[in-house]
Amino acid sequence: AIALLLLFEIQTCLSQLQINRGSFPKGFVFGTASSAFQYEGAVKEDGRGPSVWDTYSHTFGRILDLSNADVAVDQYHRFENDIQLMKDMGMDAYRFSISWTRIYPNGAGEINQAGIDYYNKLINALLAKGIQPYVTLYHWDLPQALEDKYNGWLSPDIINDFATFSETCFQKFGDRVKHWITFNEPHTFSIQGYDVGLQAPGRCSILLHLFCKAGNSATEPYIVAHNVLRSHATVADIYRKRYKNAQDGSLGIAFDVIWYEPETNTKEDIEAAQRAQDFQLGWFLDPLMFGDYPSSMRSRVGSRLPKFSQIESSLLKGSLDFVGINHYTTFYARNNATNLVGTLLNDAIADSGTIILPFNRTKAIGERANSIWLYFVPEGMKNLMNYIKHKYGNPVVIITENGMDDPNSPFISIEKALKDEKRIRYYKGYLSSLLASIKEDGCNVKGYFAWSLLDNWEWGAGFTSRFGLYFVDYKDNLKRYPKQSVQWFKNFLNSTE
Ligand code: PSG
Repeated sequence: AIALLLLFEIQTCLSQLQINRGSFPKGFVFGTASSAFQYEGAVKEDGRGPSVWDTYSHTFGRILDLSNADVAVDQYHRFENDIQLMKDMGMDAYRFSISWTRIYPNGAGEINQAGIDYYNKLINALLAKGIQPYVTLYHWDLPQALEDKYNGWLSPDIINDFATFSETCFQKFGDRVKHWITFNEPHTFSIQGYDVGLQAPGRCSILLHLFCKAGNSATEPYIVAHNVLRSHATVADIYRKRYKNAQDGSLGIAFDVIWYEPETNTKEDIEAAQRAQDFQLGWFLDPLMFGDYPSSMRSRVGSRLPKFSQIESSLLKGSLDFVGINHYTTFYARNNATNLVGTLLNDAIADSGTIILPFNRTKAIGERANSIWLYFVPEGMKNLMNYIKHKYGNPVVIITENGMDDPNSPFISIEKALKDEKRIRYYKGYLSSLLASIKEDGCNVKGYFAWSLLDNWEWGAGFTSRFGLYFVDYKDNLKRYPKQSVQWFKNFLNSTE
């Protein structure tokens, strides 16, 4: 009897270390995330028009493995099967994006009914399995026609076209979609697309236009971000005035946020970490919460930073029901005293006066994944949640992406690739840290989405990176196989004690 009692004691002890769905507040939402261009394929089917990412990925030398996303993981034809995979794990929700050019092949003008039909089928299939759709309106696939017509996000003309596209989505899908995300990671596409030119539309001026034919790395990122913010505010206003109440839904936006740890305890590095955050999250969230850019940006960027009118500023303020956070990693921040490289490149990245790196002078900040920017620092999640709580008044937060990638090694067996203990370790760590921020610190987090359900097409890295819970066999008809992390999530989601 004593032995049994002891066993029981040990088990309860262990179960307290083991977090699961039951450790999170009631109603907390778990899901997986994806985007249209990385998943759908079928780029020429049913009237879809080309996006800037079709153009960019078909430009020789832009994608690491010279691949494109013409087929991707073919979710366009396999969504019913993929939804079953989510269901098998016990997921509550699915975050996906709508391809603008399936709805408006030329960005504006005539609606393409086949595109509406596809998303209706997808949404209905999700709901039939009890999975809630969380829909991103813009996950980087700008209609090529609008890039050609007026340079896309560089022109204020985009505001009207994006608003029309968004309103069409509210009209057609808003009876069933209760969570909208206007933009995915405007910081990423402003910098990657217009400062360093490593993403569509591939504009930059650094290194004497060696890599990009056109662009201005010192001004364009700020213009793009400005038009994105004005577009968001316009769409949020339309949603609130005409749809929100009748459809009983909510609207937010998703930001890429690295947590920055000062490299040393000096005043210089502590201030540098704050500036780095101003130039990343603050660039977008300050205007949405307070009506203007952070003062550190105003003083450092000067006349290159566009201004909001009074009307714009009040339209921006409070124009979101939740803050979506894509969080993967933590970097060190160091004050950039000399700024030699910045002076040489003359670009937006240099403006923050910081050097941000995943290692200091002696060591890496954590265990590395496949992507060169992705290191495991689970405490970063808790730190970031607390930062948002204090700086922005504890808004509702949804973790819209979190995850890690393995390399696509052509020589290892599928069997071996399915043994992803490293991914399980990552998710355990980050979910525990998130839980602590909720339980110990009262951070207002309502949902969590893992990136990603399946291995998929990873932008500039093509198929070299595998972020999936399910393995996709690119050599055999894109078959899906559960990695061990699928079983881990199954256990996590199906136990409450
Ligand atoms: C997000 C965060 C960083 C770099 C890239 C992204 N970071 O911290 O340096 S992109 C983001 C995107 C999704 C990608 C996924 C993985 O929204 O489409 O596939 O993360 O890179």
